[in-house]
Amino acid sequence: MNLSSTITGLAYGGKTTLFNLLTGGHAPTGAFAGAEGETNIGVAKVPDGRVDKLSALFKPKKTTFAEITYRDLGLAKSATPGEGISPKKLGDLRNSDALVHVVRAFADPSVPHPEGSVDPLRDMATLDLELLFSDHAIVERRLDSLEREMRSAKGPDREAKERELAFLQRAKPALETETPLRDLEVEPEEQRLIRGYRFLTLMPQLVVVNVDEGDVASPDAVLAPLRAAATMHRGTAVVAVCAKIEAEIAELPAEEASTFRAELGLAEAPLDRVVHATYDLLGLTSFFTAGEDEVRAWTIFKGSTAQQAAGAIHSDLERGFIRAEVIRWDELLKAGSEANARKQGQLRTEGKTYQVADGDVINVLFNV
Ligand SMILES: Nc1nc2c(ncn2[C@@H]2O[C@H](COP(=O)(O)OP(=O)(O)OP(=O)(O)O)[C@@H](O)[C@H]2O)c(=O)[nH]1
Ligand SMILES: [Mg+2]
Repeated sequence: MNLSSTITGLAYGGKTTLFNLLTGGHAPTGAFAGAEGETNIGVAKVPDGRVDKLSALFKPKKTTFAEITYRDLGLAKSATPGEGISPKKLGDLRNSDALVHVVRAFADPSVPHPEGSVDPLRDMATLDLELLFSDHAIVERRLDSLEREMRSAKGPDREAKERELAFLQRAKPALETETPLRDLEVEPEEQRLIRGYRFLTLMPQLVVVNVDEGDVASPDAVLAPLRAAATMHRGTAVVAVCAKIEAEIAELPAEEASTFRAELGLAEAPLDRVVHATYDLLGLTSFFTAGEDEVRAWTIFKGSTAQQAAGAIHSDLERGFIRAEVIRWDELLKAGSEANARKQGQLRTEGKTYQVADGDVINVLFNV
């Protein structure tokens, strides 16, 4: 699965600093780009110690981590609802699996604030309103055209349009009362009908609070009200990062970095924190393939079957799936080699409907 996440938020909140932390990039920060600013695109390798260990065991030619593509959008200076995000950027936003919403909670008078003062709760709501407005405009436009189309629609086409109409008629008042669409019950059939609109408030949202250097050791007081407001809504999670300090840590050699991080009481690097929260939010999990050629991590939805997991590797493997040999990554490490695991009967044989568990190492046997 090729995950793609878009970083958004008001100007000067630390979006590009976070983008650099996640992707190991060096995009210029602090240079307010304005509404037509460049979009940065980069790829984050999903850190996974289990892959490192499997790779040490197999010594493969190639080790491949899961990846998430991040886009970083510069926004207009002040997000006046309906005016703050250009249509091109809205298009970029819509083309994602999840949104990363950076909210500024650092004071630093040397960094201007688009709204004139630091108020993370207000800023979070400002950007959310922007997303609600954008979805609302789509709903209104579609309601107009649907009404016209309904006049001549017949049969199954009419039924589909009626379902869509019913959804949009629920969506409109929800958006008007500042309810993101992910709070609505959307049935699978409705989901299919509205998928093409790429509603922004339907996307899972990870709020990254960019906390002040002074709050980095104990961000809970800053986080609590934001978490309370954000998690009133489904599909929303909140994490804290101090982008400035993390950017400095990122320049240190690995060992010094972890000492420094430990001294500051920072358990996880931002990439780990953001990736873990994203996997939780989207209900994702990992399995591995391991051999002499390649050790590789794959991302699937939790609850996927062995056959669906095979499809993540290649559609041929899903179509021609016969069975899978499965072992947990740590059991494989303990066995010392695949051959040993096989000898000791630790490679389980599983069928199409086996539910893949996080950390399974899978070998798909197939025939096409
Ligand atoms: N003190 C402090 N400064 C920060 C922090 N995070 C970012 N900054 C600074 O704030 C300024 C803006 O950061 P950027 O990462 O460029 O913010 P942005 O959201 O990408 O800004 P635009 O793209 O212009 O909207 C830069 O000078 C950063 O160094 C932080 O946690 N603390
Ligand atoms: Mg930027």
